[in-house]
Amino acid sequence: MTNTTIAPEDLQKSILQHLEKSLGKDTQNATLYDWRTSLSLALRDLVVDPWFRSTRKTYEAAGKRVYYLSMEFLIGRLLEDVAINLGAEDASRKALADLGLEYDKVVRDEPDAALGNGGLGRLAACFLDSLSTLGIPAYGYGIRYEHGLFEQHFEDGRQIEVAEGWLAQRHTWEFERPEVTYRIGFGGHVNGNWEPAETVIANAYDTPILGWKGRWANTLRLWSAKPTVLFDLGSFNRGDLVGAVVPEALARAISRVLYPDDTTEAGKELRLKQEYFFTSASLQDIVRRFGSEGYDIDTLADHVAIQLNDTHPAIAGPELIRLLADDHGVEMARAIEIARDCLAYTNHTLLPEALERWDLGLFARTLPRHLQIIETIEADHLSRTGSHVRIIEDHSVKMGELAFVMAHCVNGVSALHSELVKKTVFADLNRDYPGRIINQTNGVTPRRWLYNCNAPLRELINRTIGESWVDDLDQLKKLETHVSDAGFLEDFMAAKQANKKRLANWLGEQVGQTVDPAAMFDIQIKRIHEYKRQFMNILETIAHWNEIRDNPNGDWTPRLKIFGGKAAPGYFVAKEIIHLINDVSRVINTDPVTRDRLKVIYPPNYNVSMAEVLIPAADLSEQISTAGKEASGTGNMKFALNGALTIGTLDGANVEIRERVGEENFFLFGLTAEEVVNRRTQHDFSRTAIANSPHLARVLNQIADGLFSAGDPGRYHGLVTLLYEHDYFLVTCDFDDYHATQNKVDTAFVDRRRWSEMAALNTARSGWFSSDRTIEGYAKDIWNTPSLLDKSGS
Ligand code: F58
Repeated sequence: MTNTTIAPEDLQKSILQHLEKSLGKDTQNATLYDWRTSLSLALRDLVVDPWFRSTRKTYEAAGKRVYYLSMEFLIGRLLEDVAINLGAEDASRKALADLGLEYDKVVRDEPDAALGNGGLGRLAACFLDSLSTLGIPAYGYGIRYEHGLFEQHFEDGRQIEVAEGWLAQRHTWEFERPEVTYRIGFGGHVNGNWEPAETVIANAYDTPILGWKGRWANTLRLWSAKPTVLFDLGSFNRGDLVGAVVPEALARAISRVLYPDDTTEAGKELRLKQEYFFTSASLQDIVRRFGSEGYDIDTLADHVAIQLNDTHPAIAGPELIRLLADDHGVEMARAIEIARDCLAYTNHTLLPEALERWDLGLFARTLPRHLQIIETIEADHLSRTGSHVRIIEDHSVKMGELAFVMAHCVNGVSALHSELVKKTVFADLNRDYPGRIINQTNGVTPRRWLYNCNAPLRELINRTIGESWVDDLDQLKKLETHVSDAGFLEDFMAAKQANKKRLANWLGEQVGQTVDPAAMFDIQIKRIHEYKRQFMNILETIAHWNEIRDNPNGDWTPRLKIFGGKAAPGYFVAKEIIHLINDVSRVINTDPVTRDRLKVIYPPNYNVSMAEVLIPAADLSEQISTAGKEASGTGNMKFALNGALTIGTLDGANVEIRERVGEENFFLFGLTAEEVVNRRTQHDFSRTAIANSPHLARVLNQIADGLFSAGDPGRYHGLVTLLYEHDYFLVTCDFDDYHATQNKVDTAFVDRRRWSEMAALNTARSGWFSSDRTIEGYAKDIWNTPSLLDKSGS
């Protein structure tokens, strides 16, 4: 069985039926929302069949399921995704066109499901797509946040956060499961049994996740928090109207909002409760499903592979042990063994401030039984290994150590990162458990990040090598032989140009800016963070602006610099950087001397859907983090796949991208991870670097003099001082090399033939960065879960 092909007439019939019967509207009164919802429901009907079929096959196979536990799933829109996987894109276009509607407009009406902060959450979404495409039985488990990642607005160039409301409209793709509920306890005492002081209900909502060609569908099960008692009628009748709703509000608070903090310690108690809430509900569900199949609890690990997406679900270790020992009577030592055989843990960061630790007092108050179990886990670990690494230390519970000890496998997300995990954060545990740490380099789904977002390039590739690359991305290699063909290169650049025009139009609509599609589109999109060094990018932009002004008749390559990204609301320095970029953009964009050669645009509220418009249009991808700090990056892969060249450091997966696309097709600069560590030990390294760089010194003086903050000259003294005194991320040390490399990029861009070869080779050689390859790696090295698709692909 391949594509669920549907005739446009049949689809149209179904759309009209849903409009009338599911939405209670007629064609005269239907809004864009009504049409979009009707189309979604019509397509959703077609997903149910493969979904049921996959579930039946999974039960029949009696094999192992993967459970991907993640606090975040940064999905974006689903409508287009479902349409292409069903092979129903053309039918949808036609069905709508005959109703006088434009498919692209309908698709764009869908709000992004932004249940994540950045790379970690987006990776989870790509993994769901690949698990379904590969036909590996799997569930994604997470939280159904009422409010996803905040909306970013700019007011006078400053970031303002506004609550996001994707669930204000009906979420068409999900099925509520009122019968699937679990009780989640908090606090209380342990007197033999754990008696929680407080209980909330976790209620399941299922979204089918369809794979390529509709061959397989898995489930994303998200938990919503509900009160045990819906309404306190007693208080209400006594006239206490507010008191009557307090218990409900407290319970619902648990799934109310995604934590936007991807830097330091997030909000304390609520975050801990969120983590336990979704982990416990998921594990109860897993154990219940396992039990329903009639297996002996001792064989749990033969049927269950649980992947922890970072430490946020690390409470899974003690929780699974609790369920096995306290509820199923498994002996404690055996329960630890079984849990470990089920669990594996992915680390996504080396930044010490992002490693989760819970205050012991808070932990004991919230999860007293789990604290006892963690003490047992720790004692077991210490006695077996003779290790000196403790899980409970300095009055806190260390979730990284807990996840590590309770996992049979720990992985990093790029080759460099995995080596650094072994040498730094988990050096001692790596000695205690040799071989436990492995690497699984990240990947991205080619369905969303090429097929869907880049129609011009998709069509060219299909014409050139056929369509088999969509679920076998290595096939892109076949493009290499065409790179010597001038006609192919022209077509390749024409596709890029079409995407640039689309972006130019989009920018016109969204931010009211006119841009020249012939200019080099230079893009940095990602969370705003000191280590990602948007700061260095904007400083270099100013240096470039100075150069043009110094020599206005020079032969400058026109550039459009685009920034996109949000800062954690409490991350002061990141917000200052946003303000600076916006201030600089205002000054540069209104400078008549440079206006035709340099523009800086920062569209607000970067999200998955915006990335889908930006990435295909990029000429240059900025991957400029301080070496050793970016675990992998996945945006870097999306850009290369779409034929952008990278300017980047030897960090994260940049290293592997450069190896694969060829060093001559990559603009490398900057200190290596090792050099970074050494440089920090040198006395006054940043002052020395600034003193040796006239370009940088000039830029810093301009900022400090208030050139970009007229009326408030002191605005950026803090930022500038930071570079002189605590340049932890070595912006000053890498600046000159970055600047020189940007000049090389300018020169290279002018040689259109050579540039087009380099760009096409980036696409042709990026096949390895498919998340299908990544998931195959996890399935083979960690989960031991075969595909249940027939060889014929059905
Ligand atoms: C990201 N981490 C890494 N964390 O920074 C990136 O290099 C990597 O490619 C990606 O994971 C996928 O492996 C990341 O996005 C978060 O957003 C966390 C959110 C919750 C608090 C801690 C950070």
